[in-house]
Amino acid sequence: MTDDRLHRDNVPVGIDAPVMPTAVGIVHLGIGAFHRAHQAVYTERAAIATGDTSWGILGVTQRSATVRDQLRPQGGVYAVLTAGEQESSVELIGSVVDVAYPAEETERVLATLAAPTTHVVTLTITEKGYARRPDGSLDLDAVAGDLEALRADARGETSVRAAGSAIGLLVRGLAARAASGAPITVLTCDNMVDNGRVLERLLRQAADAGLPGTEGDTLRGFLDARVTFPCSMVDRIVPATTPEQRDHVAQALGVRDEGLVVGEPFAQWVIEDRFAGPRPAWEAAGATLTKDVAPFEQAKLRLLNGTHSLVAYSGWLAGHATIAAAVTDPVIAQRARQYLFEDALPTLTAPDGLDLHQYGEQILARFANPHTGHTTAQVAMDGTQKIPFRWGGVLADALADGREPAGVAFGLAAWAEFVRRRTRSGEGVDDPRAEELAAVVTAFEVPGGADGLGDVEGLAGAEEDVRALLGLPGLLPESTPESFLDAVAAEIGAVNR
Ligand code: NAI
Ligand code: CS2
Repeated sequence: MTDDRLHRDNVPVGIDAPVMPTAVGIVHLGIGAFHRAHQAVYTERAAIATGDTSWGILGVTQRSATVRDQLRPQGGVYAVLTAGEQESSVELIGSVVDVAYPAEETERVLATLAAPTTHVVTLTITEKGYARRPDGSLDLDAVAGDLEALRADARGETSVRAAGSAIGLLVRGLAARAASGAPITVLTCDNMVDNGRVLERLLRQAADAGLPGTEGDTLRGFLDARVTFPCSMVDRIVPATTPEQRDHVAQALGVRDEGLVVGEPFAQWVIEDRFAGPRPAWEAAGATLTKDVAPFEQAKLRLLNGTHSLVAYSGWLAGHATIAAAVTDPVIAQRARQYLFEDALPTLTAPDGLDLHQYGEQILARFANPHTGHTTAQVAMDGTQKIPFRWGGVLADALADGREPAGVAFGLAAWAEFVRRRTRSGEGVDDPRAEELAAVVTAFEVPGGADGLGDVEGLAGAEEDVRALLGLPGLLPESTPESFLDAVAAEIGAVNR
């Protein structure tokens, strides 16, 4: 440990020391920015409020070892910068004990998932982390290596194979735990409709494909009797940390924190109260336990996330780097309000005591906070994974109600033009289906463009591209009529203003 690096044993004067967990009670898959600014914060604050320090977190990151290399030298400690419109504050979090990178430490993760002291698994692996096909089923090709490893584990092979996917890691960990029968709760915190049921279906598909015969009976019996998959709604705007933010906080703290994360002041966590065994007292930190998460989840995914995506795509096209700049652009603000209050809000049943109009205005005010630095490009990522959960339900319900939602049409036109422009420029899009998207766009390439893909700004072929992109399997509801696609195509000029 060096004196200028944040560490459990090197906490700056004048700031509350972080919690020192006495055991690992939680394994978190997908320790990225959001987990560190949300669930880990709730866990820290619950430990402070109750004195129960048995809820240490073993974070797991599968795509790269970066977060492990940021936190391990700091003893797992990091800071959260809360960036509000009027004020900001810094809080040290000690609930993360360590971070494991399965490419090098699968055996350790499997052992921790099987340990009787572990009672909860949480996940923030992004929508694409669930390895779903467009029809929502598990992409067995994507997890084939892990299913083979599951069979190898069942045969008692001593050399533990590295896990390649989150679903693979989880099904192997639960199979290892099945023998003891120790109950465990698997709590997804990703932005998906009915997220707990989605995860349970995928996990059971992996178990059935991996161990179809009697050798899978113990695992299936364990899943039936001792494992629950509650749903949850999570909310806090947490953008990717920038080097400037790290430098700013290093100057304020007097020590460097490579694991810094930044969030807005608002945070909410609504959890289905369906736990197989012990859990942290997250309600002591402000979480809500309820029997039915659906109304909260629908309101948040449709009003916040659906508006976020519309602002991100139309903002990026208009040259706005941040969500805050985009949502204060009068044209975008007007279309965001159209989507939020005219398209989405009428499809919702308000959760107890929530004024949906006030909630909507609060969302727009949160987006306008310039201090988080949330970029349009970040929110624009993974559109094929987000659009079905954010606009799909609004579109289906509006159509069933005899309405063609103009805000959704505008958002879809902006997404399609975003894909088209990014593909034609050669920059491409951050999306697990990027190849499919590129194949569609270049299928209508316009000769004579500088890069051979047709001119980036040109609108020749735009309408064909939009219809082809929207026709991709699993993107829009089956019930979507041609007349709505015409409405989307009619917005091409508006998104290219
Ligand atoms: P991040 O990029 O900082 O972290 C993503 C994590 O997911 C990383 O640990 C990465 O290794 C893992 N991951 C990504 N793709 C994966 C794959 N294919 N298989 C297995 N693991 C994979 O992102 P961040 O900000 O932590 O957000 C993660 C998720 O949390 C979001 O996708 C969303 O579902 C949820 N969330 C995020 C919020 C935010 O404002 N950032 C707010 C509310 C929910
Ligand atoms: C955003 C979400 O990146 C995105 O897609 O819409 O991460 C959003 O910031 C959170 O859901 C807010 O709770």
